[in-house]
Amino acid sequence: MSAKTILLVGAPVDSGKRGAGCLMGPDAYRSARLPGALRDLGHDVVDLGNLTPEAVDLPAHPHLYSLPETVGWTQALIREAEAAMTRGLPIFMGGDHALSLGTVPGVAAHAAREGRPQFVLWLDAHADFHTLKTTESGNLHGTPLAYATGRDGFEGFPEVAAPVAPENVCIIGLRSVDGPERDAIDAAGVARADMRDIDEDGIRKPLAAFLNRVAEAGGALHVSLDVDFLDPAVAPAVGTTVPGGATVREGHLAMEMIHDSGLMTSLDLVELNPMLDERGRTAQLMVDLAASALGRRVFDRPTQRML
Ligand code: NNH
Ligand code: MN
Ligand code: MN
Ligand code: MN
Repeated sequence: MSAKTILLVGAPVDSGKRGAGCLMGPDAYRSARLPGALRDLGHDVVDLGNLTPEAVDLPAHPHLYSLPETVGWTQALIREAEAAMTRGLPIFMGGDHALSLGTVPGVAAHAAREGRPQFVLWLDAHADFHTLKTTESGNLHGTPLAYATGRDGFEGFPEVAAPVAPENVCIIGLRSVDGPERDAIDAAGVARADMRDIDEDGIRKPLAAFLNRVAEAGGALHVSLDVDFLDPAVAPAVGTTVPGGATVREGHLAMEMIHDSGLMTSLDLVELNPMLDERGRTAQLMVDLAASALGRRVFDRPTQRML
């Protein structure tokens, strides 16, 4: 196992949807011993504390919830993510999924500077592929993948310096996709596995295919783990639960494969709402999944079987 410098970046973004509570996420991860779990694996862990949003001069929007605050977070996180990438592997402790409006463009700008293609693995019940024009809810946590891939329709947000190629994105865990997202995902060529694919073929197959593509391209890999990727029976602490999600073992297998690939360069932990948790079990599961992604295992595998 290769020891890494891991930077914990607290991103208490709570502006991406109506129900409050994700602002407590970073401290829940600290209380559930994320830093210690990563140190136990031999990593050098630096907790950078919690970020705050930049002040922006934008009027409130009649349909888009908390637009000015979310733009402020996006600006702060793009800067922070790009800077963190020069120091190690950042883990962005959310915060709701609107934080990826900043983290993905930020890490992609770093990859572009290094001349590497950026890949994104999105583990989520939802596609988060709305633009400001197509979102019906007005909740901006439903938009980051569209923004990061450079889709039009993000007035008020900074220009994305290095858009991620849509075919370099893979969404796994889908079971709640809105009409405009469905059409746009397939038109753009985003790779995807819905829960039926996972039921039929297991999670290994689509993930291995994607990781092999990242490896062949020499790409950087950003992983964005939404709590609602997991089944609400095991991960209740999220505002947008959808039944029929990934099991604990599917989650760990995905993380173990990501670790074995050696490809992950940055990680978001998003949508944890400690207000909705039961005795900290969701925070603890997310910490355990992060540990699996960073090398925790029961036994070493004799060979690395990717496909
Ligand atoms: N697609 C819905 C919307 O745009 C739900 C998005 N909610 C999420 N995304 N939790 O991960 O409002
Ligand atoms: Mn780098
Ligand atoms: Mn999401
Ligand atoms: Mn989701």
